[in-house]
Amino acid sequence: MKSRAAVAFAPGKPLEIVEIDVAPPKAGEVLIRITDTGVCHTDAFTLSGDDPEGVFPAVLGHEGAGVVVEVGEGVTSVKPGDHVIPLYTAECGECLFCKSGKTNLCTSVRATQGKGLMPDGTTRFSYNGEPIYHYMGCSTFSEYTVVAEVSLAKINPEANHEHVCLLGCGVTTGIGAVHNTAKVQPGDSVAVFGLGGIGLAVIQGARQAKAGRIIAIDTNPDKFELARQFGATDFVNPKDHDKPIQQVIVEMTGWGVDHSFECIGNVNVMRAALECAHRGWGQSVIIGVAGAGQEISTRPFQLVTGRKWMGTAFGGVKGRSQLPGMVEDAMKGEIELAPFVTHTMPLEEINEAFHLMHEGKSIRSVIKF
Ligand code: NAD
Ligand code: AHE
Ligand code: ZN
Repeated sequence: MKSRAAVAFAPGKPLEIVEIDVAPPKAGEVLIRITDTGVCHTDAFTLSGDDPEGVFPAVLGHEGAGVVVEVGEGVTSVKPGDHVIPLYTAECGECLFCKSGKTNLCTSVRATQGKGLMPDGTTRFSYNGEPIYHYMGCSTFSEYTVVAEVSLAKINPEANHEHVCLLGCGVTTGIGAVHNTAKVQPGDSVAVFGLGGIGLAVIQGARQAKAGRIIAIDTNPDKFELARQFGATDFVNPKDHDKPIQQVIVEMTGWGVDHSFECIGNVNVMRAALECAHRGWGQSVIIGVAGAGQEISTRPFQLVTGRKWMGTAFGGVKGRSQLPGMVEDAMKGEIELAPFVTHTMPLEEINEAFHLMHEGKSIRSVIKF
């Protein structure tokens, strides 16, 4: 079938809106009509060429919601008409990782996913007879996309896709990082570096966890008002200080914070986030994605003296078993999604969504098909 899609033909180039060909779903696969998709910084990261797994040409996008159109042979968990959120972290329930009960990092389709391919090693997308690659197992920047059955969460059909698409990545990642990774407790102090969709979701999660002080840090002060609305109590712009930001946070708190979260993808800030964690027990969660060749560093003394360095993917959330419940929570107002959607636009204007992100003018732009 034909599908309108925004194709990344080459790194560093704007997406091109073209009509691609989408082949039918094979065994264990599902064809979906995407209704809404957010644009996450990770899409911009891959488009920039910094992603070691970036392959081109590709249909990017991984924060979407849609409706099942057709299922391949053997698919039993969804049927045409079901409302779904594609998952970049699959959940097969059978691999070593799923069975461990210790992680959400299912490996069932991860190897082919990282190469831009479906689990059988081929692609369902083409343009002028040439293959187009998939992205993160989702490719939500196409009106029609094919994903593995294990990469789909079935959700309440009454849910507002313009909002719940954000549970496909940003909001789930931030909230999940607080509850599943850091396990923030009532009264704990929290520092959040970077106040985009991810950092604001961390703040929302911290407020749910009844954290005490929530320190919001960003070089763009325009982000502070929304952070305040989500529950931040203190606001720090590193540009207002002539000393390292970790020192500023330690001086504000005495010994540092119980939990810090890096939501930018900057390895220098990752170090600062670790080093502002409390001596003896403070922990720092890396959420941001850093480019090829980038490495983190700190004095080992920081760890010897009790700080813990951690990371999280999709907030530790198991998509098929936990995301439907998060959609219900959003429908009850227990997870706030509307304030994240600062812009909506048709697919034809998707490059403007990237522009707004780079200018620091949006939190989430949602593309409506
Ligand atoms: P975003 O661009 O919307 O927000 C980033 C924020 O960081 C902006 O407000 C920006 O002003 C701020 N910032 C930039 N440099 C700064 C600095 N030196 N000090 C303080 N603030 C600074 O991005 P986003 O969509 O919220 O994504 C954030 C990061 O999280 C990205 O790296 C993305 O790839 C990553 N991410 C990871 C996961 C995961 O599962 N681990 C999931 C989603 C996104
Ligand atoms: N392709 C990158 C890795 C990018 C990365 O870490 N992605 C996060 C999700 S970002 C969502 O916006 C993630 O889930 N990582 C775990 C995984 O399995 O990809 C690289 O560096 O190769
Ligand atoms: Zn994302």
